[in-house]
Amino acid sequence: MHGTWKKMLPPRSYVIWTLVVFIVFLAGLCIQNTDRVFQAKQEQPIVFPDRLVEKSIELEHCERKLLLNTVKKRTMALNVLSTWLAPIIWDGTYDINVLNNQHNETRIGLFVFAVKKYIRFLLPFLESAERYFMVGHKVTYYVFTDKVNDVVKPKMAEGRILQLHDVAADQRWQDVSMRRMETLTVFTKERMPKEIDYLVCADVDMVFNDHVGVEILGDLVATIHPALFLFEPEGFTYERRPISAAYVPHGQGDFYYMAALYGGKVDEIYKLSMACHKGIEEDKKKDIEALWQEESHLNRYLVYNKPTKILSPEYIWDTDLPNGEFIKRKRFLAVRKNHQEVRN
Ligand code: 4YA
Ligand code: UDP
Ligand code: MN
Repeated sequence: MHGTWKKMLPPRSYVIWTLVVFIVFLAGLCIQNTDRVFQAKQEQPIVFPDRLVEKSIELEHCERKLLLNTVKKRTMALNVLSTWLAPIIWDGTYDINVLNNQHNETRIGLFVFAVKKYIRFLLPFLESAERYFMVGHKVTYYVFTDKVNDVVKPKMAEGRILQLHDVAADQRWQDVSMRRMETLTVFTKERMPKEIDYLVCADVDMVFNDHVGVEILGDLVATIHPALFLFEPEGFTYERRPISAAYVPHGQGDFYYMAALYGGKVDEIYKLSMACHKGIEEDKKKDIEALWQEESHLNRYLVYNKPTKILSPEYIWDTDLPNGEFIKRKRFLAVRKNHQEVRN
């Protein structure tokens, strides 16, 4: 019986080769998969709801229509202008050559915290920034970490500078996140005015995945939260307790912005960070903390100090999110992380 079985089995080399082919096939699948996840530009056109297209205007030199029917509706974020006429930056709404010429002397800072376990995100963040962030412009990275000596420097193009700064490692992740505002109040007052014109502030657990250039520069710039861009304002996750300095009353507020990417002129970020830092301190004295920490304070500030430019969710995306069919370019992507593990 045993002998018969053995004869029916294929030769050993055949089994090994089949296994090898299978493993290569699996590896191929995985590579294809990352390719799909990090695909830069979605090819199929964006289909807008009929109701929106019915009342809209075709703009010359702009691939997106001006929607006339979005005010105070949940589709406001799909437009190219806010109600106060701040541009909402989507693919096809700007001429990058004109803007690059305007900004040929502009100095840009990129501010980022990489504290405790988040140091692991820093190199991919910086390497992707070298590939996609303000390519061809003068860039200074302001990196704040508790592990200055562990930082691995990326290969950097000419005109780009890496500054490493020491920062305290707070125990709670919420405090690390909020300390960014305090740090900004110091640097935007003392050092940055001498070194840069515009500052961009970002989360480190992200990678640039497509062009992010001077089209994002403006006096005060914020990004629409990619999970809430089709929500009614009632559903925005503002801080709703009047006792908090981050309080936003119902009926107020235009967009819910995400603190993973915002920026502006250095003096504007000085004012913004002062207001948010003060709010955080006031809350601490009352022994409370806003629902989404500094993001709540940022949102409150932006209700009363409207951004002059708004970035669409093309500028912060997470591949796990719904409604991706509205997002042609996924320019700045959240890196998947085990929240519990990295925050401990
Ligand atoms: C962050 O988002 C991350 O913690 C999440 O891992 C994710 O990257 C998200 O950003 C985009 O209401 C597919 C995940 C769906 C999560 C949607 C909700 C959270 O929204 C909050 C405000 C804060 O902005 C959080 O930072 C954000 O979560
Ligand atoms: N951060 C850090 N170390 C920490 C916690 C937070 O450096 O232990 C910084 C880091 O830049 C991070 C940002 O604070 O990207 C915001 O925190 P997180 O990304 O965890 O918030 P989420 O985007 O998940 O809401
Ligand atoms: Mn993050």
